Amino acid sequence: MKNGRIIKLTGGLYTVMNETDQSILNLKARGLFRHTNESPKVGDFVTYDEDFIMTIKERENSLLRPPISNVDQAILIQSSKAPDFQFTLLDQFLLLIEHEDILPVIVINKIDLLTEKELLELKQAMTYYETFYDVYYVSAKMQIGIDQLPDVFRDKVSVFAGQTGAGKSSILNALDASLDIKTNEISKALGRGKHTTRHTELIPLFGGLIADTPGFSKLDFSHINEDEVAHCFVDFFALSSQCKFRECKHINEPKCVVKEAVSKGNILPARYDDYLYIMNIVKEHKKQR
Ligand SMILES: Nc1nc2c(ncn2[C@@H]2O[C@H](COP(=O)(O)OP(=O)(O)OP(=O)(O)O)[C@@H](O)[C@H]2O)c(=O)[nH]1
Ligand SMILES: [Mg+2]
Ligand SMILES: [Zn+2]
Repeated sequence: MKNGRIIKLTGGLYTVMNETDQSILNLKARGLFRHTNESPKVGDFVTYDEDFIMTIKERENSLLRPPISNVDQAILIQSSKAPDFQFTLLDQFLLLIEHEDILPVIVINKIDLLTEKELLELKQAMTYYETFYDVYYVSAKMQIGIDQLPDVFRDKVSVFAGQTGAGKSSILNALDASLDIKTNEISKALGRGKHTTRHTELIPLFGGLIADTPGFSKLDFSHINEDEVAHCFVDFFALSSQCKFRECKHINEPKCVVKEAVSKGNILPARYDDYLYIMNIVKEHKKQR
């Protein structure tokens, strides 16, 4: 039996890279695996023989969407324009990543489409997030700020996540032109669907691996409960030990430090609105169960 890592999944075939000699094999999986009750996914460490993936080693972490496991960090890529920057989407992504105990890094792309004034305003609005996350401003098209990224990715396993069209594949191309990954316009010309990148693939770069992933337009919170939402808003969680109630959800409870911080302007009101919005979605899910 050999040891390796799944680096790609296309059309039911897994591409496995051998742990010792980096040789590549395309293999099938033996149905569902008892251990995880799931099929293997990109990022999994596996044992395999000539034809099949035999076992999946225990995962350190695992994301539902994009489907990947064992990553060190998730790079949330959002465009500043086309599609427009959305704080709500940012808060939703951050929650999903935090829920899996993965470190989020924020990359804002397409800054070439903003006027100087608009860029300044966006940076201003983002200063709140910069107190607890790293934020980078780039333009894949104009090669602005791209030179900061290799140090972010060095020796780490990173997954790119973000809305379709945000420029995930374009940033990879900007980092290494030889990758020549397909981006939006080309596939439009071919008349293919909305999402340009069709599969998740780990690409060796800067001593680590980076996963390009298909973008998605709808986020899923069905696996998350209300307590988890409260814990995964890290800025709220940091304050929550001072709330009167131990399991305070920061909604209707009296003497809630989070609500106080919102009214004092120490927490962004819009972020609190996003929190309430997600809490509502999660509550509705619970009712339907
Ligand atoms: N103006 C401008 N356009 C960009 C920039 N980066 C990417 N684009 C354009 O945005 C479109 C989408 O880019 P992609 O890299 O395909 O986006 P993606 O996030 O990989 O999309 P999916 O694979 O569908 O998830 C393309 O037409 C790119 O040329 C940028 O920095 N500035
Ligand atoms: Mg893409
Ligand atoms: Zn509270």
